[in-house]
Amino acid sequence: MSDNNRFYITTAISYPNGKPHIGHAYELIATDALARFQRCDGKDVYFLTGTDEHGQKMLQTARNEGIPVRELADRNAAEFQRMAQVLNASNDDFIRTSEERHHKASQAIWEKMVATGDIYKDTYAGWYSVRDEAYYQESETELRDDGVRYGPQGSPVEWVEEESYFFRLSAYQDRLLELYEKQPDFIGPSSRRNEVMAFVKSGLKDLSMSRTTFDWGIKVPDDERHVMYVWVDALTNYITALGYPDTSNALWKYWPALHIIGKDIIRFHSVYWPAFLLSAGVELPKRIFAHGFLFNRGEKMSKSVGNVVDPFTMVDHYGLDQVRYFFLREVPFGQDGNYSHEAIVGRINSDLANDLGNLAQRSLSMIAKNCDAKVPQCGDLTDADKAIMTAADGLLEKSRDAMNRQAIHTALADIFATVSEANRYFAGQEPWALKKTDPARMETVLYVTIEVIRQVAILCQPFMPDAASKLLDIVSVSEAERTFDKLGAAGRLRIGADLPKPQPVFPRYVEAEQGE
Ligand code: ME8
Repeated sequence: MSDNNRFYITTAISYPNGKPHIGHAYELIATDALARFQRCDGKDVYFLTGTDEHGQKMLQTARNEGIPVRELADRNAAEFQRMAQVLNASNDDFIRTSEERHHKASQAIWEKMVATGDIYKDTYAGWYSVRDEAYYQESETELRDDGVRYGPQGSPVEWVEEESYFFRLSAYQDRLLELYEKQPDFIGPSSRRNEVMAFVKSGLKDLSMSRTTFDWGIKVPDDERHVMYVWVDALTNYITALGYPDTSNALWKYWPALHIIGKDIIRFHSVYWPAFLLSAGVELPKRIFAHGFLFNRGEKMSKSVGNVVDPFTMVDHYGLDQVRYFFLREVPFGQDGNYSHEAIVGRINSDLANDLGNLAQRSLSMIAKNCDAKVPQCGDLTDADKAIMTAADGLLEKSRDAMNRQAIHTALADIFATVSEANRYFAGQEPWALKKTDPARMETVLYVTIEVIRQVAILCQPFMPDAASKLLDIVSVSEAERTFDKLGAAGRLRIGADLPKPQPVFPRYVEAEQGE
């Protein structure tokens, strides 16, 4: 398989210092949709997610709970793995940074950076945020009226002074700027690219790379008093999973990656990570795309703030594909987004139950009754038939273009615009009236309608895998005919093929009675 047919995609790895929250679920769902899309489109995909288990934040939480940190990591990593299953994520691997393979990879990349001459020992004195696991310049912090100093993301910072290994980040300033200039799509969306470029232009200081005041981390080679700064180890997960440092192993072919992350960690991914890789002589990632933050009716949620919405409860309540669809369609990927009960119910009932679900149910029920439960005959196409077929046939190109830019919401908007158009077509053609006046024409209208549904369902697979699969079952599309190369004329429904009894795919959300 040629190189450009491979597609490696990763989520950030989450801190298992608490249970997964909806922000984690959102990132995994979106990355899963991007991965599934490429698979359906014939790419050789590798998709990685996992947990980031070291560092002071984990240690502090474990102390607060009075349990060993490994127990905290094990317990919550299991919850993140369960979330991946519950969300129907199609990840090929789940990495935990406490694994042996990862210790080896992190020590190997460290040794490469040492060999390049980019790591030296000195003393660090400066501000550190445990919540962000980040060092900040004093100019980035602010002393507030409560007497506490805060970092740029609003988390408290503490003064740290200790012996530390440093990375010569300052030496990479020009090379990084050149990278952003030469490869304008290295960072997306462009607002984030501007932010990163401004940060790098303002001057890079060398980065503290190790800690001596705790030991929950990966040991620095040849100096066991030090553990690596958690971000050095965290970022390396992306290559550990492909077998680094053994670049001759079978998975290494997937590198470089598309990294999907949240906007709060763009600096680590687009400044530190490429600098480490340049130093270690590893090819740079293809692209880093930062999504926005989710707000519950406008309010920020996070574990540290203690305002968490449980993704398991949400999926139980609304249904998995309903939740996946809502977030992917509602929130422009790359921007912040809001969610609320009303907004979720609105999408479920209007887009899924009314538009797509009803169209499938109405057309297929008519076929079951009037066409002997077989794919109807298709006569000469009128302009109206051709218009809706052309719209459906054009969806692959549009959604491929959108998904290649991580514009997930745009792909779904295009697909569902065609669903709306198909509803107008169906209503306008009045097949129920044609039944008496022109049954052959009725069959053509029904054929065209379910052919559009076939294509919509194939394209919906990355976003709503189970629901799309049910839709494909009821239009009798076999497993082998569900890939994108069967879109358009290549996979048209076969006239006369048996259709199963239509089952409703998208139930309406009905509010529970008060007090229930
Ligand atoms: O940052 N809305 O872990 P994490 C959307 N371990 N996304 C959110 C979010 C929200 N409310 N809250 C968090 C870490 N995220 C590091 C990453 S990668 C080598 C190491 C996103 O558990 C966040 O932006 O704090 C990040 O991409 C992911 O969830 C994990 O966050």
